[in-house]
Amino acid sequence: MPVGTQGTIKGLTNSQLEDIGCQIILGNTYHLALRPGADLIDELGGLHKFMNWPRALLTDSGGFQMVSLLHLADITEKGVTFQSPVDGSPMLLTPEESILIQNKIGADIIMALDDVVKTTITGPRIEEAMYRTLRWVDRCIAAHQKPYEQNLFGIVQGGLDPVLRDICVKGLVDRNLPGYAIGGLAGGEDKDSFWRVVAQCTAALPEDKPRYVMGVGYPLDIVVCSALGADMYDCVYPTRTARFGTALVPEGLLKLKHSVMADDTRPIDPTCYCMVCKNYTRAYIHSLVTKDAMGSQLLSYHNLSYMMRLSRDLHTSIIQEQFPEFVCRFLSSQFPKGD
Ligand code: PRF
Ligand code: ZN
Repeated sequence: MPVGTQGTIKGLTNSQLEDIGCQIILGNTYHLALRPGADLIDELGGLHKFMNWPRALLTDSGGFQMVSLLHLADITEKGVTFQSPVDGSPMLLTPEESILIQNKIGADIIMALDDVVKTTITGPRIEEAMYRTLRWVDRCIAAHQKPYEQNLFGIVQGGLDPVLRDICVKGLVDRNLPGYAIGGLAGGEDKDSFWRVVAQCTAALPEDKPRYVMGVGYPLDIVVCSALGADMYDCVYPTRTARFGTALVPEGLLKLKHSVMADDTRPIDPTCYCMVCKNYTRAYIHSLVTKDAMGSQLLSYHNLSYMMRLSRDLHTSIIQEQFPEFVCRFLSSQFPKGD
């Protein structure tokens, strides 16, 4: 899922998102609730209608964004307290309030409010956050007004501790939710620990429901987590890295700012059939990047096309029972020297 902020994916129109095969996008509860506001979106018929997006939408519960964006956020049993970025006044996001806002926004998938702590910290705070996440999911379930229209997903927390992760997975599965997310990862822990937690959670979560790894990721992480049984991802990376002048290509990354691009008449990726690779040279994009918004728009379009193609090829390979071959091909193009 590409990640939007104010009801838009930066740099792309909705019809471009449809053209590249995008089926679902992530809208940001925190940003939307501040502006234009959940009540207005509700009055105007919900986010699908407001932003004219005919396909699926998912909203995150907002707490994670507050904790990661505003270092002033503070978590108590009631909810997440933070200072309003508008006027600095104290505000409280409770599990009930998060669900009320998400019911008004009207996305197809909504997320429970969770207590997120960095995986790199240790000690009793990890355990407290995991148990609080379970208590909050019950408050979210009780507050949810549209269970037949919107699918409420629970989020597994528990840091890097296998015992805590296990308790959280079991607790959520007992609640029989329509889907489950694996949270608290991709926050600076080493890859081994990250992949171990994903493997443990996917092994214990039901196979017939979506398993979503939040805030992931890089092409390699998506391929590895899919091999471990995960189904859904969201990340700002393809669009954010585009704004810094970097393209995703089968070999890894291509830096369009680099001076060698100035007279390179090849497309970004000769194997890509996206609108950008069909029409523009590296030299042209090099001349735009950081100078004109069109540079990041063209790069975002290519990068999301790349991610959509990767997801599609991955999915097709699973259906056709060719996933191991897909993984080998992917890895040998990303790491040609075998390291
Ligand atoms: N919880 C929520 N949103 C998230 C995460 C999480 O753990 C992550 C993982 N770092 C990304 N987005 N609610
Ligand atoms: Zn392309």
